[in-house]
This record gives sequence, structure tokens and C-alpha cells, in this order.
Amino acid sequence: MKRISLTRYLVEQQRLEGHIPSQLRLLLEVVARACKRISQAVNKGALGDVMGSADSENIQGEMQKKLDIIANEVLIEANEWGGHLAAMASEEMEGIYVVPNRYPQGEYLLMFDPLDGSSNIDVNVSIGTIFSVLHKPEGTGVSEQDFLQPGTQQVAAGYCVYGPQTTLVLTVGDGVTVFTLDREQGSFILTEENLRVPDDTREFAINMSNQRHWTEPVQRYINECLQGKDGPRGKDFNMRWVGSMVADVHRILTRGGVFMYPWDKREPEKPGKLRLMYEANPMSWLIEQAGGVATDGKQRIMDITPTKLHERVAVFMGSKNEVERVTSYQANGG
Ligand code: P6P
Repeated sequence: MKRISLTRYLVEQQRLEGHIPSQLRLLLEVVARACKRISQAVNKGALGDVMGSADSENIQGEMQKKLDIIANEVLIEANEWGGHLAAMASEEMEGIYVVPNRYPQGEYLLMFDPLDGSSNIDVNVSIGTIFSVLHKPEGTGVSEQDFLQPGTQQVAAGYCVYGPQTTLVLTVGDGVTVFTLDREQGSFILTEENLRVPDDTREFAINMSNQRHWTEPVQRYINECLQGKDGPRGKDFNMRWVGSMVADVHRILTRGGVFMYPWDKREPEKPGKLRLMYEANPMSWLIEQAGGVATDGKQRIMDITPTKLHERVAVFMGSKNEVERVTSYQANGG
């Protein structure tokens, strides 16, 4: 595989494959540049006065870390002037951010979790930026309603994981492509194409401390995994839980696995913890583009029509045969 830059890859995809219109290519390059800036801030750690909490809460009622706010501002400032966007939405902002009148409005809508897993910032564990791109529906102006499209309407989705490497993973509907940041050059370099999630796995990702709060079918699935080769599954399983969806999903895209954040009875009015528009949908598209499956325990996540910008959803995604199994247990009531 040619070790080419993200810029050259996108130009060639636009020219050769026609997959990426010029405004979308600009959008992806701008988001990548913003992720480089965020990576630099994250890597500074205690040297950069970016650690710890800000004295504020986000719309989710969660304490914001300083880096949450920094990452949000970097993405807003990088994207607002380019003329490719009509508006943005973020986990860190209650309402949508309409591109100011002093800049040209574009045809795309950008949603992001600017720094997912931020509880890991202060303990030096991988975190990341997740983003999703939609077309703005026809018509003048832009409103929150324009964002409420099912995940099947996405035109691009990806994440950047700030770990031992800074890695950008994206799809425009033609497979999953991986770029690794070369800090000497300051460029994202193509390092993998057409990622495939193995249909089977021996590794599951879930926060086991919530086990007593799950539904019976989810309890059954996990108990069968825990029984290992002496149980009904006939094989031993391993468990991983980073506490950063980006890190867990990146591992699953790289070597398989199943990521689960189910509904639980701690907050029964919430369908799940994770957000549909800027966490579950982009990750679901990447997983599906790599041959995996993503459901909310009953239906394909990307078929869900959102009713609210910060809507939450239960998440089961990864290796096809495992996600289909745990989903079938729930569909059949366990
Ligand atoms: P818990 C991070 O806060 C996040 O939204 C995901 O990145 C992560 O998978 C999950 O929540 C972790 O949740 O309840 O295990 O801390």
C-alpha cells in the first residue's frame, strides 16, 4: 500500500472514485487538521495547563474537563469559516451552532463528540474525537430539525484516537481507511485500507460493574461468555473495557470483539448511556463498513430516526455473529 498523505488520498478518491465532492474533501481535511491540534493539546498533559475539570457542566449534566472545552472550540473555529458547513452540533453544546453570517454557508452538517472518554484524560488513557457528517436538507436556513436524520443518511463518519499513536479512521461509504499521524511531517499518512471486523470473537467489552442492572437476556449472554469452554459457548472469552468508546471500538475494528452499553435499570427512562447522533451512528457506520453489525438490542442503530439532538441509545456493535446472538436473545426475551 502506498504511504500517501490524507490530502493526496482524498484528492485521488475525489478524482478517481468520485466519492468525495470537493466540499466534503475540504470538510474532512479541516476536521483532520483540528484533530492534529487536539492531539497536540492532549499530548501536552500537565505541561499545558489542560488537565483537570473546568468549572462547568455540559448539556448532559456531566462535569466538563478543560480539554472537552478546548477540543470543542478547536473544532468550531477550524470549521466555521470554510464555507462547507451550514451548522454544527456537539456533545458539549446544548443547541446547534449555526455558521455565522460573516462566513458562507455550505451544504453539510457536522456533529461531534469533541473528546470522548474524557474521564480518562487525567490518568493518561486513550481518548478520542468522534464525528459524523450529514447533508443539510433543502430549504433556507438551518435548524435542529435538519440534524434529526437516521444514521443511514451519513455521508462521512470517523474518529481520531489519541493513544500511543494518533490515528484517524474514516469512511465515506466505501470501506474503512486508517491514517496515522506522522509528527515529524505533521501529516496523517495512509496506513491501512478496507478494515474487516472478524465475524467471530473471543473478546467482549462491557462495564461489568453494572451487571446487576441489566436485563435478563444481556445477563444470559454475558454469563454464557463467563462460563467459557465448559459452558454453552464451548470456548473461553476475554474481557476489555477502556472506558473510552473510541479506544474500545478501535480495538474491535482492528482485531474483532463486541462492544456493549445496554439499557440498565439505574436510569430506566434512558434507553442507554451513549448518544445516537455523534457516538453510536458514526461508530455503527464504521463497524458496518468493516463487515460488522450494530444494533440497539432490537434494531439496526442506523435505522433509528432521532427525535432529539442528544438522544441516547443502547449499543451492541462489533463482530457479526456475537452481535446477532446477543440481539437475538433480547428479541426473543432472553
Ligand atoms: P462507564 C465515556 O464517558 C463514554 O461516553 C464512552 O466513551 C465509554 O465507552 C463509556 O462512556 C464509559 O462509561 O459507565 O463505563 O464509565
